[in-house]
Amino acid sequence: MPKGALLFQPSGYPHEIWSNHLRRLLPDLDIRTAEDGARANDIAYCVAWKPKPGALSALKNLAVVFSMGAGVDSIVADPTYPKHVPLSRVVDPTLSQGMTEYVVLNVLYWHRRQHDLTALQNAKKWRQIVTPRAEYIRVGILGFGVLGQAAAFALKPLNYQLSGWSASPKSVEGVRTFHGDAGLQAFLSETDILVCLLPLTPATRGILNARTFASLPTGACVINCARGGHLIEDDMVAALDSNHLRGATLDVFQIEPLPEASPLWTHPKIIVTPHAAAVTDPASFMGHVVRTIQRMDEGLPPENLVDFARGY
Ligand code: NDP
Ligand code: OXD
Repeated sequence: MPKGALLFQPSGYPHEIWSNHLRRLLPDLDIRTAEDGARANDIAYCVAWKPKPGALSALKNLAVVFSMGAGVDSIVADPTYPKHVPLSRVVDPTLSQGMTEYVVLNVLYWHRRQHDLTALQNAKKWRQIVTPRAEYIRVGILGFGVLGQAAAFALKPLNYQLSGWSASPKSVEGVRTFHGDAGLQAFLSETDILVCLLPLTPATRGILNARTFASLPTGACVINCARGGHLIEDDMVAALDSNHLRGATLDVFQIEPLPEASPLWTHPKIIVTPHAAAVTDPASFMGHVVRTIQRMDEGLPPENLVDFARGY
């Protein structure tokens, strides 16, 4: 039996699609929304996406918070988050699949110079661009966790030279691994296409900056599908305008939705997508929520827990 009610706390998300899956899986569960019970003391479970600061600390009998995203930066950044309440994030094969598709698409896009080919088509110019085979292209993944490793696994059969950078040491067959601040320069200096899949924490905020770009070889491309807070936008524009970087794909931004006035929308070397690299699948996510509630009923801890000391 669930220990109490479940509150949906997603800001900017229609919750019906999500709650309908939950109702089907656990018909007895009392499901509330922010409008009809945010402060109730009988709320034991909360499903959250970018909750307003203070919203979770107001729930005095919470047993667990489920982040609707793999990234928990907006929740962890709330200084009032009640840290004794476990925070469970999304680790889901459907999310990994979505991110893998996005990374493979964009690695191939920049490697095969599709940006330049499209420009040639628009100008009605017939000109072959011959690109090196994948075995000569070095793809470096900043953030070599669940999503970074899934992307590497999919890129491997295409023969790219792969490397990954993480906080702790890793050993993954067919991938050169680097870790910590000491490993960053060597990692960057051997990366032609940089993919950012880091969590946003105080240590990684602003990591895509002028210094990082200068450490990449001339002509490198950058794909940021992690968080907008990783990127210093002006530094990227400067590195593209000076031709040090060849191109960039950006899925995430400091301000979302990206304001109409942002120069990123129209920059000739930037591809913009609307935080759509990988979207949590409602049915799969709710399966995880229900399994966790059942686990907790049996006295077992929730899975995929965030470590508040690390911030991810
Ligand atoms: P994981 O926690 O599984 O992986 C994070 C990786 O980053 C780990 O390898 C970790 O190292 C590394 N890392 C963290 N901090 C540092 C640091 N200071 N220095 C070096 N390495 C560091 O996260 P996921 O792979 O599941 O997700 C990554 C991010 O992707 C999410 O946080 C989210 O922001 C973003 N995301 C974006 C989506 C989109 O649609 N655009 C969709 C889903 C997620 P270690 O392994 O040693 O801990
Ligand atoms: C996530 C996201 O973190 O959608 O899952 O960005």
